[in-house]
Amino acid sequence: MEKNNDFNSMSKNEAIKVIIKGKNSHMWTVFFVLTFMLFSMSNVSAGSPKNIKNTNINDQAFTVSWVTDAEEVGEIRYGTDPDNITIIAYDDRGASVSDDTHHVTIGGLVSETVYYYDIVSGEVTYDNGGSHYSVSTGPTLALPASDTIYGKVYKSDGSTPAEGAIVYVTVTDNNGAGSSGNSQVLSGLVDSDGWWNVNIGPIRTGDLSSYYAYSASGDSVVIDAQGAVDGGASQTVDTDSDTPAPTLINEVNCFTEEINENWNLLSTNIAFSVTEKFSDGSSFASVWKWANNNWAVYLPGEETAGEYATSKGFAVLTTINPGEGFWVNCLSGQTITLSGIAETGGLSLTQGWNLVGLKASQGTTIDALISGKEANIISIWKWVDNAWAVYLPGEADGGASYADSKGFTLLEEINPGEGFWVNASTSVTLD
Ligand SMILES: [Ca+2]
Ligand SMILES: [Ca+2]
Repeated sequence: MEKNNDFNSMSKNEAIKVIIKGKNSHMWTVFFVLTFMLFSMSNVSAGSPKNIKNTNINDQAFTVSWVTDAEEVGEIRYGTDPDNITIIAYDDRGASVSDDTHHVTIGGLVSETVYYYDIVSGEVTYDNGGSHYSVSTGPTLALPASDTIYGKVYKSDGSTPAEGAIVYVTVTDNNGAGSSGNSQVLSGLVDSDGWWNVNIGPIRTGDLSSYYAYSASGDSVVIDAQGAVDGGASQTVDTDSDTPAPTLINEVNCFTEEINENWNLLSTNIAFSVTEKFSDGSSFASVWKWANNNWAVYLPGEETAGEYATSKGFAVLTTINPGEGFWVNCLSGQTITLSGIAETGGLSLTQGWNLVGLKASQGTTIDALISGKEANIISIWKWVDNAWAVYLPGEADGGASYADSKGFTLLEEINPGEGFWVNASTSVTLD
């Protein structure tokens, strides 16, 4: 546990220097600053709502769906006055249903009106940081057509009905006729026999202003099943092959990361317990994340858990959440595998330094990641193969000459599983 001992004799700033220093002492000055940076990310419990979606929006109703790590009873409190959110709507399956998927349809609404809502999961109310979630209902349109599509979804064993999985349906233009691009998203639930159905006759354009015109054949239906901890599956079928659509078999979300000896800057889109995944003190020296303006650290080899963190004024690290980046000091090459809910959505950055990772299954170029937000980003840093890669949006060359002068490389892409630092000049969300 030599590497632990290094940390044990260090001050907070020194510890950070060492993390940063790795094999590249050039970074001392840049990252010394990190100790003073603000970073806040709320703690997440097993009942906190993930992958919150507004679907089935028309002139008088909408559905709110979400998933949770644990089974919870969920409900929605809503109203048109954000200071008076009192009306309760229950899960479509009943007020007492406890599950890790949640699908609450709210009806009897007024057209073209903003509705505010909070999510109640178990005993906890989630109000989107005090600003509430919101949906605008659409205009009233002429009587719609009816076109109910359906299919089956099984769990990953291929035979157990994926009861309670949420099925999201989007129609996409594939023949150049009718509406272009994507429709709004509709959703339904898988029943106890594995069946789902969604009436796409009334499906609207993304802006809800009209019905989405599609062809009986030649257009595409994207069917996305989400079964929370049971995983998900998706497929795209022709509009002539959606009654029934081919059966889907959910796959458990699995995330595998190769961890090299020494320092690794990582992330995942699946929440996990650090004390379970990195408990082997003969393989892992320490795990660090930057949250709430402080380091949180876990040392698996400690005789008294949390002793080092407490002695240094650090937080005791227990959980990594989707969207968070983290450092792992590994004593030998390892592979870790995670399974659970793969969280989706944008990355909310606070002003200053953020240690983050993608909540996506696909990689992205830096250009695409910060498109339209370049003015909000001062610098982005990624640690790969024991060296820094950097991107400076404010420089005409993206920081290429700066990187070259320091012995860094120019950062051009971010992949799932990688952690990275973002220095933001304002709060901003990267989609
Ligand atoms: Ca079309
Ligand atoms: Ca059809």
